[in-house]
Amino acid sequence: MATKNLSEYNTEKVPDASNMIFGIVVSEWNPEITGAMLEGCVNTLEKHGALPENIHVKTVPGSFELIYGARQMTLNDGYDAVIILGCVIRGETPHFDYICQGVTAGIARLNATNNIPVVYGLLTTENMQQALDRAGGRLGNKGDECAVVAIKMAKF
Ligand code: DLZ
Repeated sequence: MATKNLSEYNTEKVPDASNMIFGIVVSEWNPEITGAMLEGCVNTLEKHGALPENIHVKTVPGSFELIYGARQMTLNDGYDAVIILGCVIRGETPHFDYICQGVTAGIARLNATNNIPVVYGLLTTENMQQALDRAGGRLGNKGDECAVVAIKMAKF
């Protein structure tokens, strides 16, 4: 597990986002985590100039549906970058591995085949505490990191 603070970055290296349009797809599973990630993501996009009306948020039932949601958004040429936000916590079922592998492969494929970057904001943790640590807790917020990556990739 990374110990880097996800909210720490060099602001001077982040381009101006005032002319950029972002799509965000958020999973409803573990909503206290994905809600905090979304809040961090939107705040950081706006901190770098993105206009609230240029940040479009859609929800999907679970992380596996993030692939479909991101795909639908990338079909819309209007986006400069799409961000997926989800959280999968390892349980007693094999779902964890299947879901994580599926989402990772799906998002990788979108990045390899489309013209719009899709930023991978999927927390994959052993337990709830590790997720809380990365959703505004002691290790920062994965949503902040995704916002910065999205701005940089939109500029790429
Ligand atoms: C089924 C499932 C399980 C067991 N765990 C999670 C999870 O921790 N995080 C998450 O985002 N989604 C989970 N899901 C739901 C799946 O992502 C998906 O929504 C369902 O399998 C239906 O396709």
